[in-house]
Amino acid sequence: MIEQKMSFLSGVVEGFYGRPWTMEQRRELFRREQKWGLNAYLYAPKDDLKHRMYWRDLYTPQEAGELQNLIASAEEHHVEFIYAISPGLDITFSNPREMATLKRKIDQVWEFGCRSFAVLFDDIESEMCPADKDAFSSLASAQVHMTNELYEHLKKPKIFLFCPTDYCGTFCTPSVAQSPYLLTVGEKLYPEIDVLWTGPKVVSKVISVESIEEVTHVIKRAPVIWDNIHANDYDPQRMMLGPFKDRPVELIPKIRGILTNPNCEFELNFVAIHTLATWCQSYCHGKAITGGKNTFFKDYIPHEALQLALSEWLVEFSVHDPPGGSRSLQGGQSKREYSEEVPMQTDAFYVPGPREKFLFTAEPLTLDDLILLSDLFYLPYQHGPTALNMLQELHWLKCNSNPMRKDTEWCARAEQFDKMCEAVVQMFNRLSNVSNRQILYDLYNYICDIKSGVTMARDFVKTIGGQTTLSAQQKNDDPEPWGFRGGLSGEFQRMLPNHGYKDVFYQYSRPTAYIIRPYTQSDQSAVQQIFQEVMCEETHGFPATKGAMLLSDRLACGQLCPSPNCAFLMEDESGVCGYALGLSDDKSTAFKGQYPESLLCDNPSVITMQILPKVSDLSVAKRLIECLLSALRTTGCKAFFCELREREKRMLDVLTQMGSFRKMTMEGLPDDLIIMRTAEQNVVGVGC
Ligand code: GDL
Repeated sequence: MIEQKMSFLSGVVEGFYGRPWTMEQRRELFRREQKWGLNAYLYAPKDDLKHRMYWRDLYTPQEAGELQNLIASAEEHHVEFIYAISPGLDITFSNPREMATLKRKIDQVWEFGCRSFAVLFDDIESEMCPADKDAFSSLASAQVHMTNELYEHLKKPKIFLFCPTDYCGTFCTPSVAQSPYLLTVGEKLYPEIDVLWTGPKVVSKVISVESIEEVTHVIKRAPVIWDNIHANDYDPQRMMLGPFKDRPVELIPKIRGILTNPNCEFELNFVAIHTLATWCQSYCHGKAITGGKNTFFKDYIPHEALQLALSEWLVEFSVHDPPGGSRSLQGGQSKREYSEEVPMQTDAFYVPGPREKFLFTAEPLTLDDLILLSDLFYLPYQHGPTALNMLQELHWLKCNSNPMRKDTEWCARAEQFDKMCEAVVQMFNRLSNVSNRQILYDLYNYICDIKSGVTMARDFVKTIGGQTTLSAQQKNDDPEPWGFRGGLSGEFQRMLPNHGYKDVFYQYSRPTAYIIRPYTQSDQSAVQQIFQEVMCEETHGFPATKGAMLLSDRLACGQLCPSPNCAFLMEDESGVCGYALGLSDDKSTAFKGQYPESLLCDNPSVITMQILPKVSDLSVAKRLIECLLSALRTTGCKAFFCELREREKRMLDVLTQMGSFRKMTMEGLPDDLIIMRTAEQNVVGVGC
């Protein structure tokens, strides 16, 4: 037991939903915490029945023995064991029997040797039952009353924590500063009781000094941060292997402590806890080094902290630790065997004969593999540099995949993308062969998932690059289940606009929502402006084509009116950014004189369209054109043509990608004019 009140609590809260850690894992945690200079562990596993759902139930003799050992082990490693109870799901605060039950339970844990406690009221209903409403003025009063009484009952333990129901900025109404709930906590909770706080959000992207000063003022004490930056219990496809970051070290003197609530899978927390420890060490006490000052900050550079953690983690991967193996058998005394190479063969003396297969040998895992792994599974609001680069490259390759323009740049970038995908596959292979199967099994689902995702992206790039034709399996109408991944949840996600677009990638290029709507007479000046802007951009002046104005120019400039119901506009949040106008076939043919007969056979309708250069997503332009074609078709038009100037590259791309337009070669046209048209039979293929 640590005698003096610890000035700064640092360590881990096991506070996530899902399978709690095993006793062996917790002991390993204490060993690591001690090694890295952390000093606290808050026992609060949400799905441990006797911590929350059946909080009233006492521990059985067997459970009692296990907890007692655990508490002793924490003490051995100089880690403060804080036992938390979460009675908020169903406690009636005003019933004295409930208070007695709570005391009895906590007394039992006291008997196990535990001296530090916490009462948590996170993730519960904020509505009180009628009996409590009669007895207390608010939920905060009821919780504070109960917590104060338990604190007194325990004779004011040195460490006693309270987790409010409003435990982050977004939960406070109307604001942190004016939250009646927090103001009551600040006023009435005994000042020696510490308050847990997750920052501005449940999973806070940034925790600023200002935000902590604000809450400190309201609750009248410096909070203990419960940090969910590495938690992954809310998404089964994510783990957080990035460094602790976006919490300035200047926070340290402003808070009472920091506990990270990390990934559910124990072995995935090496980086989370190691980098937190590095962060905590950035704030130092002592005169010697500063020459007079009592405290100073060392630089905390997340990237460097990550490298340090990964280098140490790499060593762990070669610990030979079979499932249920040495660590667990030694009751916490981990007997760690470092194997130089790869897992042992069962028959070490087997040597294949000359015509037999070579023995399988695995390549060792490298630090670069771990850096890549961490990049792919970085932080809740940020991908690592390589992951971000892969996304951006895929985006570019997709947007520039016009078959007519597979230029050297496209091919070089596609090749580079392929190499990045290959590195992921190789990383997967090397991970699958590591000696430490405990780490591998905790990683397994995630690395399988990313390998499949990356492989799909890789195949896609090869396909649009024309390098592969679809395999028989890919063409099959009845694919294997891995061809439609993600189950029902995957289907829901795919049905939502932009696949649930709040994905972190779009932090960097937020998608624009476009609206396509019918054109009205009053839109004429907007259309003309777009036309002029695009012409200036793409053709360096207007009009560029030799000879008479094109039909398209006349449509865009208002000299010709589009056919009724055959004109559409595209808008983004700042207004009109594209148009598509059509003249149905009977009107188009009125201009017969301008074009050779070969173009006008089947009486095609003329269409014209433009989008502003800022619109980078050409798929919206396609949709705009498809709307127009569909409208023209309802008037009986069966074929379409479009006049483009040679320099109008983007529109050329769009029409080419649509597949149904072909370039016409005709005598007698100005050099810089390109005519694209559909054949009558093609029209059916242009769907909307
Ligand atoms: C929460 C829960 C926590 C959970 C985390 C991430 C607190 C105080 N409570 O809100 O148990 O693991 O979100 O999902 O953070």
